[in-house]
Amino acid sequence: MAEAKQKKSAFIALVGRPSVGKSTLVNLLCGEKVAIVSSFPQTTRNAIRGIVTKEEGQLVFVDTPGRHVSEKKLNKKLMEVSDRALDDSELILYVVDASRIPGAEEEAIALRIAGSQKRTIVGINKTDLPAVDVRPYFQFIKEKLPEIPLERCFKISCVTREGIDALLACIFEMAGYGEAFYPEEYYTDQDISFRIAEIIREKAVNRLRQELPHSLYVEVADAELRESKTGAERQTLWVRAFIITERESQKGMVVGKGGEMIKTIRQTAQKELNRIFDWKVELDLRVKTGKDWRHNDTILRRIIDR
Ligand SMILES: Nc1nc2c(ncn2[C@@H]2O[C@H](COP(=O)(O)OP(=O)(O)OP(=O)(O)O)[C@@H](O)[C@H]2O)c(=O)[nH]1
Ligand SMILES: [Mg+2]
Repeated sequence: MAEAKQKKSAFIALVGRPSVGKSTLVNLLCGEKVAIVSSFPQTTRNAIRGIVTKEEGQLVFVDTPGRHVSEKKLNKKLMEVSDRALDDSELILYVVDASRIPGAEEEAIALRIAGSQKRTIVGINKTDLPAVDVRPYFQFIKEKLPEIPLERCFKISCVTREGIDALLACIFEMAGYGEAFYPEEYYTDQDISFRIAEIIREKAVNRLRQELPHSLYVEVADAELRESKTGAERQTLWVRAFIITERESQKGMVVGKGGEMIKTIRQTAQKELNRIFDWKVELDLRVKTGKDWRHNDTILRRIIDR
């Protein structure tokens, strides 16, 4: 009898500046929406696992907050999340944005992973954008991370899928042999309340301006599974959630004129939740203030360390 082929298994931490496309890439690799995406920097606030199981084995991608230099309490907390993922994963996927030039922040990241070059793969993302020039990044890698060979630097696009298959093949190649961590049908291990809160946050962040995206978080306060009245339809998951703003004056902007803004956030979130879950999701969405929550250690621990 032929011996069963050994399977690959690895955790891969994504690292990069804010908005380079880490979460978009994890979603593309997993073939499902695992992590929320927006054009605002530092959208991701947690280590979010996205799982890819194929014939070759299983890869667990760990999405992380974008690395940014700032002494603010929230940012320091986000950097801890990124640091932990880098330390705890076998491989590192370093994502850069080809449409921006590498600067001081990029150098700080290169310095952070300089000791891990042997286990790092580079994705030079957004190559679909007009007039992008990838040469500065190849030069940057050559200078700052010289132990990463060219063959491990991939020009990629999450829009056209350029380079994605080659990147994935390289990661499988570098991964060690081992048992799968999750059943093969899993594409994430997030709990339901967290996923619901994140999707609401995404819908809010993508509609709000200025400081607001950074000033809010979402909490699921209550959830209840209800049988459908006829028994014929799917069960309803009733959820009460709060969008929590930092200041009282921000509540009005989240609610919007005549309640239009919160209604749109609720409807778009509900639509996506209905697609993701087997239940019919019914959202009761409200707004409240958690004064200066970004400076409150207890709240930061609750929403970021989880
Ligand atoms: N044109 C183009 N846009 C992209 C690509 N990948 C991501 N984006 C866009 O870039 C923006 C940021 O994407 P995210 O995936 O949220 O970036 P991130 O690195 O996870 O950001 P943080 O969580 O803030 O660190 C979004 O508007 C995406 O739609 C790409 O390959 N091409
Ligand atoms: Mg992200």
